[in-house]
Amino acid sequence: MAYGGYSYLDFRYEPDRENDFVVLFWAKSDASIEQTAEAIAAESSVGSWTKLSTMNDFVWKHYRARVFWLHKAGKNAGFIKIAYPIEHFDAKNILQFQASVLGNIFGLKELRELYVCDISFPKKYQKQFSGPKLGLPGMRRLVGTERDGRPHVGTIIKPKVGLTPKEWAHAAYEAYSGGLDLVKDDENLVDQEFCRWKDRLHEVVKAMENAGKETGQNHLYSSNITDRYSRMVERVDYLKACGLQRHVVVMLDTYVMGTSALQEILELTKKYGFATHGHRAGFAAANRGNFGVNFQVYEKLYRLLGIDQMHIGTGVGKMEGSPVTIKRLHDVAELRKLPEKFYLGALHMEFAEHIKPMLGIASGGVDAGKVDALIALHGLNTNLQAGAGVHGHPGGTRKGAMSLRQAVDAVMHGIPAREYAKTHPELAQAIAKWGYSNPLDVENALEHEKKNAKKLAALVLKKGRAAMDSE
Ligand code: CAP
Ligand code: MG
Repeated sequence: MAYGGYSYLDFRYEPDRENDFVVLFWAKSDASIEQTAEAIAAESSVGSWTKLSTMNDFVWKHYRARVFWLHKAGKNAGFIKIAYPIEHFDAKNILQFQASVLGNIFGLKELRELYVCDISFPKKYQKQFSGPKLGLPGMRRLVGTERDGRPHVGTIIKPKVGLTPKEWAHAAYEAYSGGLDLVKDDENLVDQEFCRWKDRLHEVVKAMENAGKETGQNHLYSSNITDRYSRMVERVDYLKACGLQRHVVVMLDTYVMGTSALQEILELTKKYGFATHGHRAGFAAANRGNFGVNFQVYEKLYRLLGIDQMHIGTGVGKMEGSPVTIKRLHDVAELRKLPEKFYLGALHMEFAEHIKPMLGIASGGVDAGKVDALIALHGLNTNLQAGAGVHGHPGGTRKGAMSLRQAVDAVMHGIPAREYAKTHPELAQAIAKWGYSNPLDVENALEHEKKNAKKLAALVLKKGRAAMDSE
């Protein structure tokens, strides 16, 4: 078996965790899975479709990819693990990495499916990154929850776009006064005519100062600066000139802005001492179909680059992702050692010691009645966010905010939300309108995963990617 005259299969090879990148692929093709593995390894490393007069032993030995594991699952389909030596990559250039491993291979015409399940980044590669400057502990310091360790609660002002700065800031004030820590822009609101970025910023700062006098706490505003690079720099400079480090979190649509701009902006926010909020709008365009990249790959890069708090889905709300899948994303945000979980397409990886955890954000279709279930999945280290689940409350924004905060307070008192609702009418109204999600369903799903890990892995190996617990 060979591709372009060379064979990349090396089943005796054992990857070196300090120096090798390991990538887990799922592929389905018109060719045999062995042939497909050869093609992927060649096209993503040193080879091409035919033998090269310029190939030499040194290149072959030091820079080629190695297919060290392959498992057939169905006709012309299967899982493939490929190791890439660190020397293959431009050590300080993520884009070169993306162009190699997440690049041309997706266009090979014999492929019917190609999905990058996970990538394990070696320790040596991680040395170039400084990770989050604040991360989970820093976000807790900003909000003042280091001691009690309660979940943070926030809202996205809705409607997504269209409100004037004053209308927007009024909703923010209601949300803060109702007990929320954070208010944020939606992913598609930046600097439109009807709500200029600076005008909104100053109105919200006033609103949060006024609310702070009532609540006695430090509130936060995640301000969406996503734009072409030069405009983002102008905005970060402006925030610095205003000295808003304790109140404004720099929000970035991480996926659509691209890795390069993200890396540069994070350098700046770290230098100036701003926390950052990562929104992943758009990632699903390359995550849900037959060709794609699992979000955990980007999430790992975002953590290495230094996002402080990051959207990771809910497991129980309106966006895709089963509880088990989202729990893995929570682990990627928070843990240092990530266990291999084959049934989720997840590889073993260790973050370097200096890379702090991020705070995971559970957002998308959230309301107070889902808080118990969300905590069962995400634990207390989470930022729970509800947009429509606050502004769609029958009593309006303030009461919606109160309902969400009450649900979190109930958790901290160890009282189920439905019980707490008996003495908290705002929470009761939210549950009456949207229902109650039973945390037992989440607990059972997580328990099932723990108890049946081997069986689940065997099932995925037999049936392929379609058997993965994903939606
Ligand atoms: C949530 C949200 C967030 C999603 C993104 C929205 O609003 O503002 O952008 O959470 O998804 O626009 O849908 P609601 P994810 O609370 O009104 O649903 O966190 O999965 O990336
Ligand atoms: Mg949104």
